[in-house]
Amino acid sequence: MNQKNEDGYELWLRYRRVDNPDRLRQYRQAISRATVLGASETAEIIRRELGRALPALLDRAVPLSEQRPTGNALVVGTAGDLKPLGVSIPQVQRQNLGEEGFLIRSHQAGGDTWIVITGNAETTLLTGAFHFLRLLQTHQNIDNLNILSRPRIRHRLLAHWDNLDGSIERGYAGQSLWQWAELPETIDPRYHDYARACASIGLNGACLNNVNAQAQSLTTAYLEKVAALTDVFRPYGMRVYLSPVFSAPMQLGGLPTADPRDPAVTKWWQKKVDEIYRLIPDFGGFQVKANSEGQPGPQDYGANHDDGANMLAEALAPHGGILLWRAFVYDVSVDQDRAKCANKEFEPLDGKFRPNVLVQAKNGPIDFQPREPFHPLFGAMPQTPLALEVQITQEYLGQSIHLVYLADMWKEVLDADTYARGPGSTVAKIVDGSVFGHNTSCIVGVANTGSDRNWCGHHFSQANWYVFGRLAWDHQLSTETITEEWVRLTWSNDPLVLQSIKPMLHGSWPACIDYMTPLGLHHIMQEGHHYGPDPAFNSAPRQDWNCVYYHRADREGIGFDRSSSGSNAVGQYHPPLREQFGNLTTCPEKYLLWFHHVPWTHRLQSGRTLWEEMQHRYDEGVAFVEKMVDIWQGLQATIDSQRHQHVSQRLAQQLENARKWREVCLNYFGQFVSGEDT
Ligand code: BDP
Repeated sequence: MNQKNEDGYELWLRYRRVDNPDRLRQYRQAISRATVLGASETAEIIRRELGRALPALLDRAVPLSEQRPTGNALVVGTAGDLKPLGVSIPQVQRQNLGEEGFLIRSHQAGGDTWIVITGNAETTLLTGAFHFLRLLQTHQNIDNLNILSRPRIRHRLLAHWDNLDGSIERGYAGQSLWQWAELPETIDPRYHDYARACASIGLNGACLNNVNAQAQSLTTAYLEKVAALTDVFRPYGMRVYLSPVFSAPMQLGGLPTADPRDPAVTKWWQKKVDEIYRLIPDFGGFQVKANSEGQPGPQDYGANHDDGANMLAEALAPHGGILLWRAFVYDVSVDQDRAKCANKEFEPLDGKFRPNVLVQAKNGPIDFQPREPFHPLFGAMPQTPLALEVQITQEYLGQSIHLVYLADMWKEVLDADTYARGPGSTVAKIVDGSVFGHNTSCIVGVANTGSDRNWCGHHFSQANWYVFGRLAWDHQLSTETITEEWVRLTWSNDPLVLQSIKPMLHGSWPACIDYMTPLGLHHIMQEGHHYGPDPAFNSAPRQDWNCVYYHRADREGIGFDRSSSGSNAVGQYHPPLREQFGNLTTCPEKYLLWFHHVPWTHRLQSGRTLWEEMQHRYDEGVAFVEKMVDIWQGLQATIDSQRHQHVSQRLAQQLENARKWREVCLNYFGQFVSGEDT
């Protein structure tokens, strides 16, 4: 059967008639009408969402009101609003819900059954309503519901690397969504759709501008534009953050310095922050890139990261704002091994930051590579809350051309045990604050959204936005659960579609590692755009921007010796990891060339030599892309042709690229390998 064409704009919020007859019957019986209590903008948004979703899913009219319903019904309201209707939420449960949790519960109202969605604030009702709709969209049983869900991480942000001229640094889905020239007067309806999509997966914040920031974003004219966007986002529970440039007091304030210890500088920031909060009373805070890749920062004045961070944090604190200070720094004078720089700079500062500062580290110690071991800063600063930054936009993973699903990558990082306080001190538990007892927490995903009609360039890149939100809400969800949801929501509940797409998704990241950078290789992509392979590259202005710096291939072998006899980056991990990573025979093979310079003749677990294994991995990576092409072909009759063709074209390009990676890398590395080595 040919499906109606779709352009992907609806994302996972596609409301189609439930095509499972038993479920449809159940849903129709359970929801004869719906009541949304409350008069706020958020209540109005919930009404709109239910008004759009329920008739479409149930394929019949579902009357909506603000009154006590008769018959089986869906009832949405805060605990306070529900009371007059005879629904009481026990105090302990209300406490358990916290500020952001929601409860979905079946409730006997005389002879009728209501499904009640409640929480302590109206924006949580919206999250709950989206959760409930997801149950219907994915054909779940809704008898005897009792779901209490609350986020494990407090601040769940998308970071947009959007420039004020509409371009996006590392954006692969068109221009920025923010129409700065038209704001604040003109509100693009897409802003609502953006906030709605974020709210549906539990995100609660967006940093609007690039970390490589321009001072102009802090001018009054721009702040008014930001305020207009915030007004749109607020009822969806989304707060707004900005990336300020550290030199703003000079550029905007005309001061001779941006030294954080200078009282005039401190005062300038205080006044600026006060101005921001006058315009945006619920402003989230700042995300700062300082003394990194040419960005100005406190070290320009002989001050340090804590001086800079604390000065800004003090300005934000009275208003309840947070300060995200990025640890993405790699000054060569700090260490010759780039992987070690962040820890060397930040560990000594532990305990020196104000309470509203979070130090933000990328998932790995280098830079969003296809695979990295977790960043050793997690577990190294017990007195400082650490925010985790991952990259949703696939800068180094085929951008919006390659189908690469990042759920398992992020899960691997979140589940990685740092051993900081003994076994079980996972990155996730450090980030959510539970290991060291911090009461603030944050996760940041560099956004992959843009002005393309399908938001993310590739229909499958939408999955990465989706899974980021779901894991940010609950890092203990299994990726299989989230994958299943996304496929059902975005494509179909048809078992053939599910059985076909799920293995494509879960196999895509390991395949990408294999055809790009197997066995712990990293940073061997083309300079500048970071798209194709270029392992021979050796002419960058800095050693650590060269590919040869990272793979170190020679006649003996390949890989970066970070063991105790090399750069000793392994020493930044807690025992037993430092011993495990540091020893060639116990180092997990996925990190082998990350931590060791390994002879070509070294035998791996497979029995193959290193060189044979490399060839094997590149072949496997390519073979998986061939398999994805076939699987996708098999779905031609089941998926609408517009989306099917779009994905087919991208898969064909991905296959060509994967073959190119294999050819270039094996040709290049092969020249170091002599006949006897193989
Ligand atoms: C690198 C990107 C660069 C970013 C930088 C960062 O290539 O565009 O500015 O990360 O995170 O991966 O600051």
